[in-house]
Amino acid sequence: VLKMTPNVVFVLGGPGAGKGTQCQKIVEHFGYVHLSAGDLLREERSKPGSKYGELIETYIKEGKIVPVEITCSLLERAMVQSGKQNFLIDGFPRNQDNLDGWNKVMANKVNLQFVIVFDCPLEVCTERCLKRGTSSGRVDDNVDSLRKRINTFLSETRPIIDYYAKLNLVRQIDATRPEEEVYKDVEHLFQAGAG
Ligand code: UP5
Ligand code: MG
Repeated sequence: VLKMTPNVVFVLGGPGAGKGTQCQKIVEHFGYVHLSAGDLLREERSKPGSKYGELIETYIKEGKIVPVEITCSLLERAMVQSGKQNFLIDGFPRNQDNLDGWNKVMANKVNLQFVIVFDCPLEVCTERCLKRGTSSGRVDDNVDSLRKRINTFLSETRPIIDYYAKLNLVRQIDATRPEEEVYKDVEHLFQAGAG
């Protein structure tokens, strides 16, 4: 069970926009716990005897979004186990199913501070992931999966960003620039304690 009301920042943006990279820097400077939904799913997939291993593998390769019951319970478990108070939730919620599941189970247990959106042209995103794919070992860092990940981002995740924008929770950051420059804007956000 979560004791005090945790603070949550959602981190969204296209595949390879730099969510994980920037989250690491936020962890170093502001002491948040970084929970990447994708990393949690990959970890669950690799557990021997995992009920969901095959399902997760297929969804990730196809760039489809895993049913929220699985992702949300992994996130909640990681939050509780950390014993910490401030969380960056990276790569979630990315579709209506994710949003509904989160709103039903978690939204009233946390304080959502804001939603960072890393803006990056999809060609740049693709290039970054393909480059990483030469050494990442990720099953989805290839041209075929990337096309699907991008379609999913456009058709399913964009509407979620719009939803949070209407609630005035979106903080948009230009992620095309070098890492350190992007981070300067990120840092300002956290210094301002927006939300
Ligand atoms: N890089 C980073 N910043 C750079 C910069 N400013 N300039 C130049 N290069 C930069 O960065 C990607 C690459 O770019 C790295 O090589 C980095 O060095 C370089 P990274 O920080 O890893 O970007 P990130 O946005 O985290 O990219 P990632 O590939 O992790 O994004 P995705 O959203 O595609 O992947 P995720 O792991 O979140 O999800 C994978 C899959 O899991 C999804 O497609 C889906 O199938 C599944 N999933 C769900 O089903 N549900 C969920 O809730 C979450 C995931
Ligand atoms: Mg990532």
